Amino acid sequence: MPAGPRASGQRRLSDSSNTPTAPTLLVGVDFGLPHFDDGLVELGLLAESGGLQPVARLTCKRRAPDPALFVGSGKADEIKELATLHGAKEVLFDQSLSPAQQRNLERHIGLPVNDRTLLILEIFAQRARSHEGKLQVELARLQYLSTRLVRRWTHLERQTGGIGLRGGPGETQIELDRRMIGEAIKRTKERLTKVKKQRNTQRRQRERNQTFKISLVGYTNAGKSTLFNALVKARAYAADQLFATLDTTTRQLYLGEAGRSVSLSDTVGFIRDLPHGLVEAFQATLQEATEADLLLHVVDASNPDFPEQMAEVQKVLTEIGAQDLPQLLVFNKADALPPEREPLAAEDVYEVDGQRVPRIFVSARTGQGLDRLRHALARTVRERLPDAGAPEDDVRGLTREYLPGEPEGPEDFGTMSA
Ligand SMILES: Nc1nc2c(ncn2[C@@H]2O[C@H](COP(=O)(O)OP(=O)(O)OP(=O)(O)O)[C@@H](O)[C@H]2O)c(=O)[nH]1
Ligand SMILES: [Mg+2]
Repeated sequence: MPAGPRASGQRRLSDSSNTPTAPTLLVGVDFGLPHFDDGLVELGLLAESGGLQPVARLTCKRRAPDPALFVGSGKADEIKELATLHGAKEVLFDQSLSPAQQRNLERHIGLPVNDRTLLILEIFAQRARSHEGKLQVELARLQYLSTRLVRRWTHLERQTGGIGLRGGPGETQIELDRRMIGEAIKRTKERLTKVKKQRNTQRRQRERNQTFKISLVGYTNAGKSTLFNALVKARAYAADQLFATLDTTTRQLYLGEAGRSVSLSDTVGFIRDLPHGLVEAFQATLQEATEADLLLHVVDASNPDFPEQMAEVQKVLTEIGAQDLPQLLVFNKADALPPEREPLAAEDVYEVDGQRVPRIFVSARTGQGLDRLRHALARTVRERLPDAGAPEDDVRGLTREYLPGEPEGPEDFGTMSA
């Protein structure tokens, strides 16, 4: 990570990586928005993935955030008491705090206070391995930091009397910080551009070879890497933690039935409220998904929240412009389904955003359903590649047609059949 200025929250979480199990109090505020996670389950998983140890949880309801403290001062007292009672050394909010709210809360509670956005950035920073991944995380963190400094600066400007009264010591420092961050952002972007060029060359090579490209996408922890490993017999890192994968890995997958190989990419997982800077910074990694001929949307079918998770994935896909790519839904972890939720059929169609998408139940862990999945992939490839036979299945998501007069090649498939 770059040397230089840091926002107040940035410092504490980074330090906590030295004490891998910092006892943490989790706080969630219910503003009546849909899908409020009242058990703070996901925040707990995120905390553990980021090296924190949740020791207590507290949720409360509010109509709107308090501008100064986010919660009411009575609730802030309660947070302080609960933290003391459980020996928490940090407080982690499920919602985004403004820099002022964060500072005020820290003062009120007497402990470091952080939010989900910063935690996700921190996990990405801890996990990034490749040169490109590290640069992307650095860019996202710098951008996060710069917005916080800007806001803090405006606030200080008001304190010193507004426009016309510039030049206080605080301001000079902050302006300096801003310039340093601005320069660091520029440098990081330049370095990323270079890396992207190399990636583009590799991609063009694949395009020349007319490789059919399949990308695994899905909510974090859905089992994408486990499935990737099972299909291509690789050893990509799979673990029961959020954001185990940050870098895209691509391997050849031979589909005997189609008599050819396709390329299969394992990608970073998505999550609710993915910090915007991260989506932007990871554009290059996510590009792999936007340029696929087929998306394997992996779903953790054993998670009761799977519909919300699917909706979040669709949201990110829209953000990166991949919402119209053909999909095949892979309902994974079929081995972990309770008997009452066992599927009636191993293969059917499921509606996503008003579209009928083919769905297959598998277990990447036991191997159940994988032959069926390979068969479906081979069928898709046969249908879609220029030298393949006519499409036999008109379910949207697996079948695309040529537009008359369009150049040849998998990149040039036009509209999808209804
Ligand atoms: N029971 C069961 N567990 C599975 C299955 N597939 C994966 N898992 C477990 O789910 C957890 C997450 O698996 P990963 O393959 O790392 O998930 P991922 O989607 O790649 O996650 P990120 O890289 O973090 O986005 C691991 O503990 C796996 O062992 C399955 O079919 N059944
Ligand atoms: Mg993974």
